[in-house]
Amino acid sequence: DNYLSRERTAFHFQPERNWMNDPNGPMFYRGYYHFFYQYNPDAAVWGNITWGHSVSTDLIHWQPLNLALVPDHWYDAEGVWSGSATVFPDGKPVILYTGSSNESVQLQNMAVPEDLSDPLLRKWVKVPQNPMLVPPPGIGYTDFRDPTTAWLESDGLWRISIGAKEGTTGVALVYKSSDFLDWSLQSNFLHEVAGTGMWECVDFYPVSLTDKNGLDTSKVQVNQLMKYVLKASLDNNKHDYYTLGTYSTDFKSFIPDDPTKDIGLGLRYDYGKFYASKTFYDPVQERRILWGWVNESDSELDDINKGWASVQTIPRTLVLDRQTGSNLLQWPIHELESLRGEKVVKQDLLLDGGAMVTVDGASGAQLDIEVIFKYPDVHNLDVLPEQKEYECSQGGAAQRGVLGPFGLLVLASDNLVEQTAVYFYLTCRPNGKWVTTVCSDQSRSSLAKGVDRTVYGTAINKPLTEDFLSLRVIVDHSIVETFVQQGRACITSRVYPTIAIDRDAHVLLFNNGSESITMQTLQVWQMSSA
Ligand code: DQQ
Repeated sequence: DNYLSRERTAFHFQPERNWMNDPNGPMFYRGYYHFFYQYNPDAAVWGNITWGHSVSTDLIHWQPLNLALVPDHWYDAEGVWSGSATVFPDGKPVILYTGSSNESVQLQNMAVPEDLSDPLLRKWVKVPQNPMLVPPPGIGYTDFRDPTTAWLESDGLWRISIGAKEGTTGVALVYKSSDFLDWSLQSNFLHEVAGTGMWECVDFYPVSLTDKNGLDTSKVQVNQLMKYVLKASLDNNKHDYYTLGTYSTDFKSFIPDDPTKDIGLGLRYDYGKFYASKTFYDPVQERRILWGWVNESDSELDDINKGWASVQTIPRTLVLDRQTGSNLLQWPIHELESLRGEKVVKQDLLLDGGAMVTVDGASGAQLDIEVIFKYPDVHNLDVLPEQKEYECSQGGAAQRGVLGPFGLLVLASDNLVEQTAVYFYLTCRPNGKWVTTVCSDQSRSSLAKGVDRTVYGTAINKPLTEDFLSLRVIVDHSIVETFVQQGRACITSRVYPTIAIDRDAHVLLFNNGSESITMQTLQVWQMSSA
């Protein structure tokens, strides 16, 4: 048994061995969810990239299949890189992907199923027209990749977007086609943002303004009751940024609602370890689902020793936050709850300043936790509010403030030398405005050497009418996924406890602030393995 095998997850998607990165071509076909991923079949480090392939009927239990696409043509000899699936109105799926050619040129290619009667779509055929697209004038040979799912507009033409850069400006190119074979470049970009560098894994899709359903990628301007989401993965800083806006079918361009929150400036899907994500529309449950790649935060040597690297997030449903209108809400797909077992509940607990309360019966490394705190009465404090700008990296959970840090410790050892804190900290800016910050603190997650100890986090948008602060924290051995305020912000951490493992990993409630905090409800479920 491998020393590091305890770090394998029990209900997150990961191949049995070797390296994985971006999610590719997720789709639903004839009763199965299909999931492809960037995969090195030969080693636990990036290289020799192919498309791994698995299928599932519930997005939680996966059946691995043979590799779907491997480098076997000159146009993808150096790797079958990221891409997307499009399901035509008649139900036929196609894949568009980037090939890194024998000369390291990035080219767009197409593959189709060999046998449409096979619901597992085990064999894919590369079309003779490949490569379908070469880098256009002005775009570097290695700056042209990751085609999106195509969308159909009312003019009867399919459109795709491809990420690129021009100088240091990140851009999303658009190509159109009537037959999916002959593509022509649109003269203007879908969108661009100066200084953001190469845009990888662009995603572009509508979200409803009026209901909870997801929208098909091709639901372009069927009515006005939608917004658009544009996402780019920034090669510069390895973060996934999204921005909400409108799509002008006249100008064929995306217009952000708030230019100060454009790609690279504003919202991220996740404030922890999360990259190269991709959504798809699930026609069965009418929802849009987001997958994200979660890399390791230990060393490459650790990965080689343990024989694998990376997991995928629990798939998340995505909807517009109608409370704020200015961000998305992400939530683990409801199917995850089928793994919930034994449950511990605690209600109405006053956490005095300095409190540290072990949650009895809640130990374990496979947990789903939901906790709701009462939003403290900030205007009736016994002491003056702290006036400062706070960033999670300033001291982490060990700080002592007025209102916080308070929250949860997970994967905590008996003596607390190992612990991962997920917490809130409320501070008041000199202008009198209260700011609620949420953080995930890895600084004491592991006694091991050479692991990342960053404290991740973000300020959250909390409308005044909301009188609670909530966390859902999913713990699965080496991953801690946090959803704040019903999914308004997310933070994913990779952690490598050495003694806080299995039944020796505990859950605690803590309050390091001087003011008391009311914990309203805590629910902790043990999670079975998938
Ligand atoms: N990973 C792929 C590229 C993509 C990058 C190569 C993002 O297609 O741009 O493995 O992580």
